[in-house]
Amino acid sequence: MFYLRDTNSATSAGVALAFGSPGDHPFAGDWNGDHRDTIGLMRDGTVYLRNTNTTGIADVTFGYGNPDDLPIAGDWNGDGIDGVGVVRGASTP
Ligand SMILES: [Ca+2]
Ligand SMILES: [Ca+2]
Repeated sequence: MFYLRDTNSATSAGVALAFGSPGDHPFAGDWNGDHRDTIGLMRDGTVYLRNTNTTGIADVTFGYGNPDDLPIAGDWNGDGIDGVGVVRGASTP
């Protein structure tokens, strides 16, 4: 489950949505350039991205990285669309 808040406070109402499975590596970004960050996850070298913060299947799926990589997102080239990256060799708690 993802739990999202619109403000960084304990009193804000949140949104809960189902996406992914236990053990997936979650992350977020603006995958389509509409200025809204949405959820994504990486599982065993496959990236799954949603373009809305709603329950459902991935809008975009592609292979990237290795099973032990941790995903990150950012607008690496300044075109307004977040791309995916990975951190390899990072320790996880
Ligand atoms: Ca977006
Ligand atoms: Ca970009």
